[in-house]
Amino acid sequence: MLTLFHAPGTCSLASLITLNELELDHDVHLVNTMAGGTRTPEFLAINPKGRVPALKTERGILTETVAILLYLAQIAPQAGLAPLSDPFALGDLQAFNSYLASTVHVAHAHRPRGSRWADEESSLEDMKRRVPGNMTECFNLIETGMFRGPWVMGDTYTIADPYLYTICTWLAGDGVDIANFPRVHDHFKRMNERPAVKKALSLTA
Ligand SMILES: N[C@@H](CCC(=O)N[C@@H](CS)C(=O)NCC(=O)O)C(=O)O
Repeated sequence: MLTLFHAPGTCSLASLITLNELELDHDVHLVNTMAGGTRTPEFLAINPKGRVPALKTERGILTETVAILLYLAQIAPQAGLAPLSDPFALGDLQAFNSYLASTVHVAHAHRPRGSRWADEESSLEDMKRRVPGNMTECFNLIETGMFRGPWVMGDTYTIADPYLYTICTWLAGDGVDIANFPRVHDHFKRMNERPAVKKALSLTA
């Protein structure tokens, strides 16, 4: 049995959507990040990094969205959520998801999580002011150069789709209108209609 440590509204949504898409038997352990749920001794024993998502498997615990998504695609290969037998195509997919993890997610985190990088109130405010511009820059690149359509990697729905969708759910709060990116916006609306997404969003803290 798989157990996902998930906090609604966070990047762990991508893993939850993927578990739902694959119809894999799983439990969800809700973590309240706002109430310090990632800092408790019990949670730090699960993930010493103090972050969601974490996925408990029969073999041990996996962390990091990029790793969890690929693991899920690998244990249910018949669903075809990643091109597992094509090294270039898989590298290409991982390049997209790695960009989301290492650049776009981090650009967003400067608004709610600036205290990871600075203490002074003026520094925190300065970082927050940069978020709409930085997220716009990232999404311009995705819209015009990275997103293939109709799904992120082209004709086939992959593990890049729930991850892009998850980050899109943060755009309004970051002061960015998703309508500025018509192809990404269309993807977001189609993702909202998927039963796996609706089911994932129905879980609240
Ligand atoms: N690189 C990690 C980032 C994980 C991460 O930053 N998770 C955030 C939610 S989006 C979190 O757990 N924040 C709670 C905290 O910092 O206490 C991944 O992609 O999984």
